[in-house]
Amino acid sequence: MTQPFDADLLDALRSAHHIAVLTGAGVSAESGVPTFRDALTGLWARYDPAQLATPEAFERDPELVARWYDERRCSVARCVPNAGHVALAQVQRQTIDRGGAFTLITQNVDRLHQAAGSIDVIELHGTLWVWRCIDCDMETEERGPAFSAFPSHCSCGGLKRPGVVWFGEELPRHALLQAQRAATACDLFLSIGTSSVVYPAAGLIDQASRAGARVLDVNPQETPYSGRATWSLRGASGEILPQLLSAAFTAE
Ligand code: BV8
Ligand code: ZN
Repeated sequence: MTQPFDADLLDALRSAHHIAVLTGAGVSAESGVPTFRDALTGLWARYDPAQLATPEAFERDPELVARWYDERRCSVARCVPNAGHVALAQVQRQTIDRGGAFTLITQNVDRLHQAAGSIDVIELHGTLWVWRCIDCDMETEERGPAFSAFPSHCSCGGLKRPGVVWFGEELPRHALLQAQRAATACDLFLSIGTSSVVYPAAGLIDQASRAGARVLDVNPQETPYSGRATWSLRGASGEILPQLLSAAFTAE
């Protein structure tokens, strides 16, 4: 069942000069990637993710934290992009083809946007696929099977940590700057599948709307920003985004 979308929203998708998108864990939920707060099903039910996703946790128990991240890496390896990821890659192509600008900013660490064909993705919180030595900073792309040792060691002997941004850690400066520039420059901001409670990423939504952009919020639940969005669509991004795309771009 396709839902009737607001004509102004469809027009904005077709004609915006610059579309900026912020995605959260919700956009990967239909690919089978647990959202951040659900990332604790099963084995991890007894841990608080915000307690595991910190430098202090790794310092205190590098084996536990390395295991948690490697388990997530190996389970994401079995996931594929869903129709929501694919729709966002298509909107990016349509927008660029008509001479518009398009910036995809993600909080997700699974790289499913890239697997769906999105390009120039801004990763605010790093990625599970890159691990970094805490001694010599050497980064390695890890696409193989589960590590044999936890934590795994660099050739220099140092411990390898996941290449994600932990709570209390600064976001990659260049990525954050690019994201803030896009939030200020865009005339249409799509906030997709994020609980909008983690900063500074969540601050981009307000930054865009204060700079005059119209905001679309897509989420099965209300978020702290839903009330201020120009349009708020309650539902799963894997269903809503393809419907929105065909309503906006399928010739009448
Ligand atoms: C920092 C990587 C400072 C690791 C993550 C104000 C300003 C600055 C900082 C703060 C601030 N206030 C508080 C802070 C501290 C903190 C913070 O924000 N805390 C929160 C909890 C209050 N921020 C930080 O620590 C950041 N660092 O600011 O450093 C600094 C400055 C200078 C020098 C030194 C330090 C770092 C934050 C990054 C943390 N890392 N991820 C990992 O993945 O393990 S964040 C992690 O949580 C995820 O990556 C994700 O980004 C975030 C959760 O957000 P969501 O993506 O929204 O996921 P969530 O599960 O919450 O929600 C899912 C949503 O999807 C829900 O709304 C659900 O309804 C919806 N959904 C479900 N199904 C679907 C769906 N939507 C659509 N379709 C569906 N099918
Ligand atoms: Zn090293």
